[in-house]
Amino acid sequence: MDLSLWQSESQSTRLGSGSVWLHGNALAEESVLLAGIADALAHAPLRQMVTPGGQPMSVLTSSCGALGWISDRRGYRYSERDPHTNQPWPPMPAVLLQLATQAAAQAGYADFVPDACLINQYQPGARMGLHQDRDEQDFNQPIVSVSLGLPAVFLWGGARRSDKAMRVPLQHGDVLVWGGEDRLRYHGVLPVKPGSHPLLGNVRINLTLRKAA
Ligand SMILES: O=C(O)CCC(=O)C(=O)O
Repeated sequence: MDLSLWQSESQSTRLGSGSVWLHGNALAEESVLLAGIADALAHAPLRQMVTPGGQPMSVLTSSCGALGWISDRRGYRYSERDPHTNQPWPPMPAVLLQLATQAAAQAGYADFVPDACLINQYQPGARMGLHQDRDEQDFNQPIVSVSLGLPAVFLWGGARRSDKAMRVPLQHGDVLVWGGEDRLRYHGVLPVKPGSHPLLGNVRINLTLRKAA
Protein backbone atom coordinates (compact mmCIF):
# COMPACT_ATOMS: atom_id res chain seq x y z
CA MET A 1 0.00 0.00 0.00
CA ASP A 2 1.44 3.42 -0.96
CA LEU A 3 0.62 5.48 2.12
CA SER A 4 2.26 8.61 0.68
CA LEU A 5 -0.68 8.93 -1.74
CA TRP A 6 -3.12 9.27 1.13
CA GLN A 7 -1.14 11.92 2.86
CA SER A 8 -2.06 14.83 0.63
CA GLU A 9 -5.75 13.92 0.64
CA SER A 10 -6.47 13.70 4.32
CA GLN A 11 -5.43 15.23 7.60
CA SER A 12 -5.30 11.89 9.29
CA THR A 13 -4.86 8.28 8.30
CA ARG A 14 -6.02 5.36 10.39
CA LEU A 15 -3.23 2.77 10.62
CA GLY A 16 -5.10 0.24 12.74
CA SER A 17 -8.09 -0.02 15.04
CA GLY A 18 -6.21 1.87 17.77
CA SER A 19 -3.70 3.91 15.78
CA VAL A 20 -3.88 7.16 13.85
CA TRP A 21 -1.38 9.17 11.81
CA LEU A 22 -2.10 12.89 12.24
CA HIS A 23 -0.48 14.72 9.32
CA GLY A 24 1.28 17.96 10.22
CA ASN A 25 -0.39 18.05 13.62
CA ALA A 26 2.64 19.66 15.32
CA LEU A 27 3.30 22.31 12.66
CA ALA A 28 1.27 25.10 14.23
CA GLU A 29 3.47 25.04 17.33
CA GLU A 30 6.78 24.08 15.72
CA SER A 31 8.87 27.05 16.86
CA VAL A 32 7.77 27.04 20.48
CA LEU A 33 8.08 23.25 20.50
CA LEU A 34 11.64 23.35 19.16
CA ALA A 35 12.59 26.08 21.64
CA GLY A 36 11.20 23.96 24.50
CA ILE A 37 13.15 20.92 23.36
CA ALA A 38 16.36 22.94 22.96
CA ASP A 39 15.89 24.18 26.51
CA ALA A 40 15.37 20.65 27.84
CA LEU A 41 18.47 19.42 25.99
CA ALA A 42 20.54 22.23 27.50
CA HIS A 43 19.81 20.66 30.91
CA ALA A 44 19.87 17.00 29.90
CA PRO A 45 22.14 16.71 26.85
CA LEU A 46 21.77 14.06 24.18
CA ARG A 47 23.91 11.00 24.74
CA GLN A 48 24.53 7.61 23.16
CA MET A 49 23.08 4.86 25.33
CA VAL A 50 23.96 1.19 25.07
CA THR A 51 21.56 -1.73 24.89
CA PRO A 52 21.57 -4.28 27.74
CA GLY A 53 23.73 -6.40 25.41
CA GLY A 54 26.31 -3.59 25.27
CA GLN A 55 25.60 -2.39 21.71
CA PRO A 56 25.67 1.41 21.24
CA MET A 57 22.30 2.66 20.00
CA SER A 58 22.46 4.53 16.70
CA VAL A 59 20.19 7.32 17.96
CA LEU A 60 21.24 9.91 20.54
CA THR A 61 18.72 10.23 23.36
CA SER A 62 17.59 12.32 26.28
CA SER A 63 14.32 12.86 28.13
CA CYS A 64 12.06 15.41 29.72
CA GLY A 65 9.20 14.99 32.14
CA ALA A 66 8.99 13.33 35.55
CA LEU A 67 10.47 10.09 34.20
CA GLY A 68 13.13 9.40 31.61
CA TRP A 69 13.65 6.16 29.70
CA ILE A 70 17.16 4.79 29.99
CA SER A 71 19.07 1.80 28.70
CA ASP A 72 22.35 0.39 29.94
CA ARG A 73 23.96 -2.96 30.81
CA ARG A 74 21.39 -3.29 33.63
CA GLY A 75 18.44 -3.18 31.25
CA TYR A 76 15.70 -0.89 29.95
CA ARG A 77 13.80 1.16 32.51
CA TYR A 78 12.42 4.51 33.58
CA SER A 79 14.33 6.69 36.02
CA GLU A 80 13.39 9.81 37.96
CA ARG A 81 16.91 11.14 37.51
CA ASP A 82 19.22 11.65 34.58
CA PRO A 83 22.09 9.24 35.26
CA HIS A 84 24.52 11.66 33.59
CA THR A 85 23.80 14.58 35.90
CA ASN A 86 22.07 12.80 38.80
CA GLN A 87 19.45 15.57 38.54
CA PRO A 88 15.73 15.22 37.83
CA TRP A 89 14.94 15.38 34.12
CA PRO A 90 13.93 18.84 32.86
CA PRO A 91 10.17 19.47 32.89
CA MET A 92 8.11 18.65 29.85
CA PRO A 93 7.45 21.86 27.90
CA ALA A 94 3.79 22.90 28.36
CA VAL A 95 3.29 23.11 24.61
CA LEU A 96 4.41 19.50 24.22
CA LEU A 97 2.12 18.25 26.96
CA GLN A 98 -0.80 20.07 25.36
CA LEU A 99 0.05 18.76 21.90
CA ALA A 100 0.22 15.17 23.18
CA THR A 101 -3.01 15.39 25.13
CA GLN A 102 -4.86 16.92 22.18
CA ALA A 103 -3.44 14.45 19.66
CA ALA A 104 -4.38 11.53 21.90
CA ALA A 105 -7.91 12.92 22.30
CA GLN A 106 -8.20 13.32 18.53
CA ALA A 107 -7.26 9.66 18.18
CA GLY A 108 -9.91 8.64 20.72
CA TYR A 109 -7.86 8.56 23.93
CA ALA A 110 -9.33 11.13 26.32
CA ASP A 111 -7.40 12.39 29.34
CA PHE A 112 -3.93 11.21 28.30
CA VAL A 113 -1.37 12.86 30.59
CA PRO A 114 2.15 11.65 29.76
CA ASP A 115 4.83 11.66 32.45
CA ALA A 116 7.75 10.79 30.17
CA CYS A 117 9.02 12.16 26.87
CA LEU A 118 11.88 10.35 25.21
CA ILE A 119 13.85 12.56 22.83
CA ASN A 120 15.55 10.64 20.03
CA GLN A 121 17.89 12.36 17.63
CA TYR A 122 18.63 10.56 14.35
CA GLN A 123 21.58 11.56 12.23
CA PRO A 124 21.64 10.22 8.66
CA GLY A 125 22.07 6.45 8.86
CA ALA A 126 20.61 6.18 12.38
CA ARG A 127 17.75 3.72 12.72
CA MET A 128 15.62 1.94 15.27
CA GLY A 129 15.06 -1.79 15.09
CA LEU A 130 11.63 -3.34 15.43
CA HIS A 131 10.59 -3.41 19.08
CA GLN A 132 7.56 -3.22 21.37
CA ASP A 133 7.17 -0.57 24.08
CA ARG A 134 6.83 -2.67 27.20
CA ASP A 135 8.53 -0.70 29.98
CA GLU A 136 5.38 1.20 31.01
CA GLN A 137 3.06 0.07 33.80
CA ASP A 138 -0.29 0.45 32.10
CA PHE A 139 -0.68 -0.73 28.51
CA ASN A 140 -4.13 0.86 28.43
CA GLN A 141 -2.36 4.19 28.05
CA PRO A 142 -1.59 5.22 24.47
CA ILE A 143 1.69 6.46 23.00
CA VAL A 144 2.09 9.75 21.15
CA SER A 145 5.05 10.17 18.81
CA VAL A 146 6.03 13.50 17.20
CA SER A 147 8.36 13.70 14.19
CA LEU A 148 10.47 16.78 13.49
CA GLY A 149 13.19 17.56 10.97
CA LEU A 150 14.30 15.11 8.30
CA PRO A 151 11.69 12.66 6.99
CA ALA A 152 11.83 9.01 7.97
CA VAL A 153 10.13 5.74 7.17
CA PHE A 154 8.38 4.38 10.24
CA LEU A 155 7.85 0.63 10.26
CA TRP A 156 4.45 -0.30 11.61
CA GLY A 157 4.47 -4.01 12.30
CA GLY A 158 2.16 -6.46 13.96
CA ALA A 159 1.87 -8.40 17.18
CA ARG A 160 4.86 -10.58 16.23
CA ARG A 161 8.30 -9.36 15.21
CA SER A 162 8.04 -11.49 12.07
CA ASP A 163 4.77 -9.84 10.92
CA LYS A 164 5.10 -7.79 7.76
CA ALA A 165 5.54 -4.11 8.59
CA MET A 166 3.72 -1.28 6.82
CA ARG A 167 5.99 1.63 5.75
CA VAL A 168 4.74 4.98 6.98
CA PRO A 169 6.57 7.98 5.42
CA LEU A 170 6.70 10.48 8.29
CA GLN A 171 7.31 14.17 7.64
CA HIS A 172 8.24 17.10 9.87
CA GLY A 173 5.23 17.86 12.09
CA ASP A 174 3.53 14.49 11.79
CA VAL A 175 2.17 12.85 14.93
CA LEU A 176 1.39 9.17 15.44
CA VAL A 177 -0.88 7.92 18.20
CA TRP A 178 -1.26 4.27 19.04
CA GLY A 179 -3.01 2.43 21.83
CA GLY A 180 -5.80 -0.04 22.48
CA GLU A 181 -5.39 -3.19 20.41
CA ASP A 182 -2.35 -1.63 18.71
CA ARG A 183 -0.49 -0.67 21.89
CA LEU A 184 2.00 -3.54 21.69
CA ARG A 185 2.57 -3.61 17.95
CA TYR A 186 6.19 -3.88 16.83
CA HIS A 187 7.52 -0.68 15.34
CA GLY A 188 10.83 0.81 14.23
CA VAL A 189 12.48 3.30 11.90
CA LEU A 190 14.51 2.63 8.71
CA PRO A 191 17.93 4.32 8.45
CA VAL A 192 17.33 8.06 8.02
CA LYS A 193 18.47 9.33 4.64
CA PRO A 194 20.87 12.31 4.38
CA GLY A 195 19.14 15.63 3.77
CA SER A 196 18.72 19.12 5.05
CA HIS A 197 15.69 20.44 6.89
CA PRO A 198 15.14 24.22 6.96
CA LEU A 199 14.76 24.30 10.76
CA LEU A 200 16.74 21.31 11.98
CA GLY A 201 19.46 20.82 9.38
CA ASN A 202 20.67 17.27 8.95
CA VAL A 203 18.83 15.58 11.81
CA ARG A 204 15.50 14.05 12.65
CA ILE A 205 14.08 14.49 16.15
CA ASN A 206 11.44 12.17 17.49
CA LEU A 207 9.55 12.85 20.69
CA THR A 208 7.82 9.82 22.16
CA LEU A 209 5.39 10.61 24.97
CA ARG A 210 4.22 7.93 27.33
CA LYS A 211 2.52 7.47 30.66
CA ALA A 212 5.19 5.32 32.26
CA ALA A 213 4.13 5.11 35.92
O1 LIG B 1 11.59 7.61 16.03
C1 LIG B 1 10.47 7.14 15.95
O2 LIG B 1 9.65 7.53 15.13
C2 LIG B 1 10.08 5.97 16.84
C3 LIG B 1 10.78 5.95 18.16
C4 LIG B 1 10.46 4.72 18.96
O3 LIG B 1 9.94 3.79 18.45
C5 LIG B 1 10.80 4.64 20.36
O4 LIG B 1 11.42 5.56 20.90
O5 LIG B 1 10.43 3.63 20.99
